[in-house]
Amino acid sequence: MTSTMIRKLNGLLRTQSLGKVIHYQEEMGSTNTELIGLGEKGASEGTVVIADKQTEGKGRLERTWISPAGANLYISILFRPEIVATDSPLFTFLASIALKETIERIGVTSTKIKWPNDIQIDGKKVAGVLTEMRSKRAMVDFIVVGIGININMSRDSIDKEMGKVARIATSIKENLGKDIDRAKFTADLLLELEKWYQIFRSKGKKAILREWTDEWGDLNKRVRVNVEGEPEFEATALGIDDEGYLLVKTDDGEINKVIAGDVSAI
Ligand code: BT5
Repeated sequence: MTSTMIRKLNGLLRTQSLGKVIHYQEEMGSTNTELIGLGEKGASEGTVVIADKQTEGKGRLERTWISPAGANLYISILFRPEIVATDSPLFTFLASIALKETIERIGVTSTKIKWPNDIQIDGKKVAGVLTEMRSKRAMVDFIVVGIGININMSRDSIDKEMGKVARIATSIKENLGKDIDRAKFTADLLLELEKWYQIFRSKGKKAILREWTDEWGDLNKRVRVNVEGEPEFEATALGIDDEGYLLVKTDDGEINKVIAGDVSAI
């Protein structure tokens, strides 16, 4: 996003609170890290940070989010829900639902949600969500939802910029064969996020978990489960529990809970 696009975004925004305050810089280490700093200084709910390029884009578990300039969206949004800290993973699900709907609305038909935080197109990753939280005792102080989406990268630039990640990554442009208006996409995404946040506030976490499960691509599929430091195994994906952990059934009938790791359909 350029500063011109941010002005356009301001004009297009139809939300009540998300994105009313936008902090933009062409280049940042990580929009999540920046927004956590603002949250610690008392930034209000709905505050958004956007960068056109990240030099230290973060994934989960100390991984890197490759964040070149000029084509994609790197955005973080601050929430201050009055919920217990253990419910914060719900915001990853809420964001995944909003992302999938926004990507489908511009014409991509083959999107899929992969547990816990990926959006894929034709089996390749187009977007990821990183939810970070600060708590006060057992309650959430604030939550930062960070979203990275490959929007207008061509296959050539994915191959050039992403090294060995290139073969598991894709962009909206690669699927649609044309450039997308990033300001419009961002305005639509924020509106969709706000909608799902309101659903969460009025109907509670069950409504989000149910919708996520409906949209999830791997229900009852055979999956390979990779948890760091443990042997890989195959199982059947059953669903998520109230805390957002993945439940899988191994071949000897045992139900396992996957807390952090990678789970891919076979
Ligand atoms: C994620 O982590 O998918 C969360 C990514 C969140 C990025 C946003 S950008 C705005 C905000 N600010 C931040 O600093 N972060 C958030 P994880 O599930 O751990 O996936 C990371 C893995 O995805 C890497 O190890 C690569 O294999 C792959 N990957 C890295 N960059 C990618 C990209 N641009 N497109 C597709 N795959 C990528």
